[in-house]
Amino acid sequence: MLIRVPPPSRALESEVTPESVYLSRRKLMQASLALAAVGAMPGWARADTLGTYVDAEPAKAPGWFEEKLSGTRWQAVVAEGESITPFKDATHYNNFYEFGTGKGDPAANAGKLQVEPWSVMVDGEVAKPGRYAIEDLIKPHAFEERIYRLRCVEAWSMVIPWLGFPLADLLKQVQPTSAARYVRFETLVDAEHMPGQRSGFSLIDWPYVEGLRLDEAMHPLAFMAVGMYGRVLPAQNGAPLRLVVPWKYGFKSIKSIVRISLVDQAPKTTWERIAPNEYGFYANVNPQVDHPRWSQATERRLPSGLFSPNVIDTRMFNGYEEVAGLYASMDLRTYY
Ligand SMILES: Nc1nc2c(c(=O)[nH]1)N[C@H]1C(S)=C(S)[C@@H](COP(=O)(O)O)O[C@H]1N2
Ligand SMILES: [Mo]
Repeated sequence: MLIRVPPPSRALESEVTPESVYLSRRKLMQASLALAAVGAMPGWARADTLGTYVDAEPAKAPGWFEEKLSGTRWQAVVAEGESITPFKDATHYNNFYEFGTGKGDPAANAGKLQVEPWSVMVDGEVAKPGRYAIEDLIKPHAFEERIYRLRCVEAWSMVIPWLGFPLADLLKQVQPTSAARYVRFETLVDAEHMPGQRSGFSLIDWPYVEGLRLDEAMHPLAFMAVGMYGRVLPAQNGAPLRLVVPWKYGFKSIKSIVRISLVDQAPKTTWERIAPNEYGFYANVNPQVDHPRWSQATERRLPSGLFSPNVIDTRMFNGYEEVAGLYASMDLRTYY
């Protein structure tokens, strides 16, 4: 078996834009330098690249987040050859229909989301059902940083450094029974703080629902994120807890989760309900299967503008070919 060792000349900084450096790293760096633990820090957070991209102050993080941060395994998964999307784009170009359908609506409106206290109902086919306070759900798991491509079904994409832990670890914690076949996820319903849920024009039957087959959910790439860019998850990105499934279109990566159910039937997901001929349950990124109204062969990698559209080829499973075995016997045109 070949083990790929990066040549010493290939600094990790070269893989990312300076814009990917964010405020919170400064604090982390100081702490780790004091402990002479520089080796534990991501290469791209080194002092010479700090401070070139300064955004708003990070949101105040809850105690359960701060406690875990110093133990993070940085860059546990990287995206080879990719530039990290600037923090500003990742937090101001969002889809989170609970806060409105415009790309800027989540950043403008999600500040009202109440994330403390937060609990998640775990029910269905599990040995340990119950309403878990988020701190109890997070406690057994060490944080990892994973730099994943995120490919929206609307044919744009980003590269985001998430913080969190594998979904499989959370599932093992609550112990699915042998009858469990699928995992169903639900987002918060809170019309008072989520203006999109008050809109009479909304097509969506709240709550937003997503689902995975249990073996997909157990795949090591399926991730529960509680942070991004080295800091706590901004509300518009799905605080305090969201799913990230990097080989599927972005709409599978459900935000602000309040319920996780282990079930024996495939759950009806939000976008399947709205337009079943356009959005399937599987929603694997696939350049060969077009959306009925547009091609999925290419994508706009953000930031993208009129004069530098930054269009790149879309990759099968968004480049995460290691999941192919999950679909070995399936026709991905039928199960889109
Ligand atoms: N609850 C909820 N989750 C959601 C959505 C939503 O509207 N509501 N939009 C999805 C879509 S279409 C995408 S592309 C991603 C966007 O995640 P980001 O804003 O963090 O980039 O969130 C997904 N999760
Ligand atoms: Mo999306």
